[in-house]
Amino acid sequence: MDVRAAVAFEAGKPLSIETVQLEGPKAGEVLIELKATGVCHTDDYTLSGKDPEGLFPAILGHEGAGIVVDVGPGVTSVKKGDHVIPLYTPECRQCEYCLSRKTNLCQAIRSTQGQGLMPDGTSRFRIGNQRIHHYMGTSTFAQFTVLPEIAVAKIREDAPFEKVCYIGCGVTTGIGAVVYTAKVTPGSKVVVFGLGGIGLNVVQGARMVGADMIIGVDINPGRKEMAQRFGMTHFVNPREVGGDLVKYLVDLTKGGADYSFECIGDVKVMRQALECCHKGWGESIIIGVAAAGQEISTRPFQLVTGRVWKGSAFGGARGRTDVPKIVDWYMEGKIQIDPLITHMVPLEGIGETFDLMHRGQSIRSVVKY
Ligand code: NAD
Ligand code: AHE
Ligand code: ZN
Repeated sequence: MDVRAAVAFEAGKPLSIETVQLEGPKAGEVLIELKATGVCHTDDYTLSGKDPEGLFPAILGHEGAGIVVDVGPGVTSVKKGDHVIPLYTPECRQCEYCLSRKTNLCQAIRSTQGQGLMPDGTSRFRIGNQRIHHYMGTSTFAQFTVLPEIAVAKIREDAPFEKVCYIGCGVTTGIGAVVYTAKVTPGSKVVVFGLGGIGLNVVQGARMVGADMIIGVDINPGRKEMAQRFGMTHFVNPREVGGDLVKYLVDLTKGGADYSFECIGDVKVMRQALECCHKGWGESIIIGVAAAGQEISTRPFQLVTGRVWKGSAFGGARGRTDVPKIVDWYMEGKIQIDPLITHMVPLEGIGETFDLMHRGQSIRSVVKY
């Protein structure tokens, strides 16, 4: 079938709106009509050319929501008409990783996903004879996409697509890092570095679980108001701190953070995030994605004296199990999404959403199909 899509032909070049040919679902796969997709910083990272797994041409996008319009042979867990969120971290419930109960990083289709292909090693997107790669197994910058059934979460039908698409990455990543990865306890002191589309969800996750002190750190003073609305108790602009930011944060927390979260992708900030943690028990969670070649460093003494460095992908959430629950939290008013969606555009406006992100003017932009 012919599908309208935003195609990334080359690193560093704007996306191009094209008519692309999409093959239907094979065994174990589903065809989804996307109704909306968010634009995440990670899409921009891959488009920039810094992602070692970045392939071109490709259809980017990994924060979607839509409806199942066709299923391939053998599909049992979803049917035509179901409302779903595509999962870049699938949940097969059968691989060693899923069965371990120690991680959400299902590996059932990870190798082909990283090569921009479906599990059978082919791509379903092309323009004429030119193959177009899938991206993160989801390719949500297209009106329709094909996914393995293990990579879709079935959600309730009264949830608005243009809001809950954000649960496909940013909301789950931020709230999940608090709830599933760090397991932040009530009364904790939390420091959040980067108050963008991910960091603000860490802030609301920390409030939800009853943290006492939620310190937000960002160089953009424009983030302060929204972060306060989401539960931040103290704002710190590193550019206004005279001297050492780590010492400033340790003093502010009277000894260090119980938990810190890096939501930027800057390896220098990752070090600050670890080192502002409390001696003996403070845990720092890396969420930000740093480019190929970047490395983190600290004195091993920081770890010897009890600080813990961890990472979190997709908030540690098991997609098919946890994403429908997070949609319920939104529908029940336990978490907020609407104020974070600052811009809504048609597919033709997707280029503008990247400009807004670069200028720090948007929190989340959503493309509504
Ligand atoms: P964003 O651009 O919306 O937010 C980044 C924020 O960091 C901005 O508010 C910016 O002003 C602030 N910032 C930049 N440099 C800073 C500095 N030196 N000190 C303090 N603040 C600074 O990005 P986002 O969509 O929130 O994504 C954040 C990061 O998380 C990206 O690296 C993205 O790729 C990554 N990410 C990871 C996962 C995961 O599963 N681990 C999921 C989604 C996104
Ligand atoms: N290809 C990138 C990987 C970037 C990365 O870490 N991605 C996160 C999700 S970011 C969503 O916005 C993730 O889930 N990682 C686990 C995985 O298996 O990719 C690179 O830098 O190499
Ligand atoms: Zn993302």
